[in-house]
Amino acid sequence: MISPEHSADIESFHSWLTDACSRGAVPIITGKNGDMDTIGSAVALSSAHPNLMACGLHLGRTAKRMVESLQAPFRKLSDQQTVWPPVLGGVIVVDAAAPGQVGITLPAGVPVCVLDHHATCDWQLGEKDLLLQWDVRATTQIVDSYLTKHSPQSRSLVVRKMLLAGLLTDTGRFRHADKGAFQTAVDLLTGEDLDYAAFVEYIETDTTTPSERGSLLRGLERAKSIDSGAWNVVHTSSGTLEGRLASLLIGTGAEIALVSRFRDGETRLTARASRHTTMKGIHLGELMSSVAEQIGGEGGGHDGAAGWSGKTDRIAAESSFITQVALIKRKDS
Ligand SMILES: [Mn+2]
Repeated sequence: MISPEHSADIESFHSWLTDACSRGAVPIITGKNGDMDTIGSAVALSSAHPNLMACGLHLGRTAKRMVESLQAPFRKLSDQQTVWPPVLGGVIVVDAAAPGQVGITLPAGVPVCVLDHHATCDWQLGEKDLLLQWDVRATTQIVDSYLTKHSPQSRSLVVRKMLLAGLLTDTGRFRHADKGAFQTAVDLLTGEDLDYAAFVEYIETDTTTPSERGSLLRGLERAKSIDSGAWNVVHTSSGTLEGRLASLLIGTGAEIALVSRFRDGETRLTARASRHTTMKGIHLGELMSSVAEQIGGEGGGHDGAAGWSGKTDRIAAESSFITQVALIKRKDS
């Protein structure tokens, strides 16, 4: 079921992990967006060895609810003063395509291992470091492959729920899934006590506050549809829930949705594209990398979902993205 390259990766990861855990504590650090995939990956992987510890800057909404309701072990870190255990054997980073996506400075002088599934990668790794960058729909798929092979006893109900939740959210409730994603889902559902329908219902329980609903609606009101080269782009700005807003814009039939936000001296771009659009040649992750090359900052992601952040002002960042889109030729059907 698992490819030879992935098998080799799993073995390299196992020996990296075994060495690291024999030397000391190994924090598993999550991406700063705190989405369900990054948190689920970290929490699940931390069950494989007592020296592992899931931690990160932020828990997103779904992840927070899951961690609280399942009482899953996760330590919140501060970006001001991170206190690491005195003896570290290494550091694992899950679901982050670049150091900037972690939001904290990694401890110096220890081996780093990155587990990721983004199309872009800005990590500069040394000899003792390891990168597993798989073309899968969620990082939790990498973690489940590892646990299945080397720590099957860790795949408790809580762990499988964390992994499935990451897969469920990163695939947009399986709308962007592929064969491998469904296979992981079947693997995770195999075993007792996991009622899929009830689980989805729990994940979907909407917790949008009236003020967030207000900002989503204002974001929709401000949205502008433009043509950039061969592509339709609908763009707007919002102070919160940019990903959700971008998905709503795709729901209106936009080919590419772009939501920008400026806060505390930092601009953030969030983009989404329909499957139809990515099949015609748009790769948002690569576009966001080009934006970073053009105006600085950090950008990358997947073909249909990507982001950029940097110090450039909002309008200049938006224009840079829109200009990059115009350069992409539309593939004939
Ligand atoms: Mn992910």
